[in-house]
Amino acid sequence: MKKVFLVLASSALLFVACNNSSETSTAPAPEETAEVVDPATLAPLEVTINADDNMKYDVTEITAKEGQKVKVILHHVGKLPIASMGHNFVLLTEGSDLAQFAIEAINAKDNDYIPASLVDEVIAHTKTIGGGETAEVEFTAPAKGTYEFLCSFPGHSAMMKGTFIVE
Ligand SMILES: [Cu+2]
Repeated sequence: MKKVFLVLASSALLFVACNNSSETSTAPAPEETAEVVDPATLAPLEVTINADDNMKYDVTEITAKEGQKVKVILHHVGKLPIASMGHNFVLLTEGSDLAQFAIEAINAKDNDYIPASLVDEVIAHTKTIGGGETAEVEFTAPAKGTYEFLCSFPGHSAMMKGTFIVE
């Protein structure tokens, strides 16, 4: 009995609280001005991506703030060697053609599968690693927008890609 009363009482309180806030929210919320954050004061974003022997990233969406320092740590949690199952993380500029990048990358084995002709379309990338290895890269989140990342090892980008959102 006591419990029922408590639940009723707290939902009544909630109702009152909601009601109040909707009545008083005609003035702009003070948080709006706090939106302008100096990127330098943002805590760095650290993202760990695990990649396995089945050509998969366990993270396919990353969200950062414009100007935020970002560190991507790529773990190859598989066992296969770099020659047959190499993985990297390559973040492309907005509007870069991911499929085209992957095609050009096939012939860029000696450059971590970063094609020299498209180096301008790379915001950041790790080196290419094999099973059991780790690589990381640090960069500053670019302007607000939606970007794509991929593993540029031949044949991997169809499965190994993701979205990098900057807010
Ligand atoms: Cu890969």
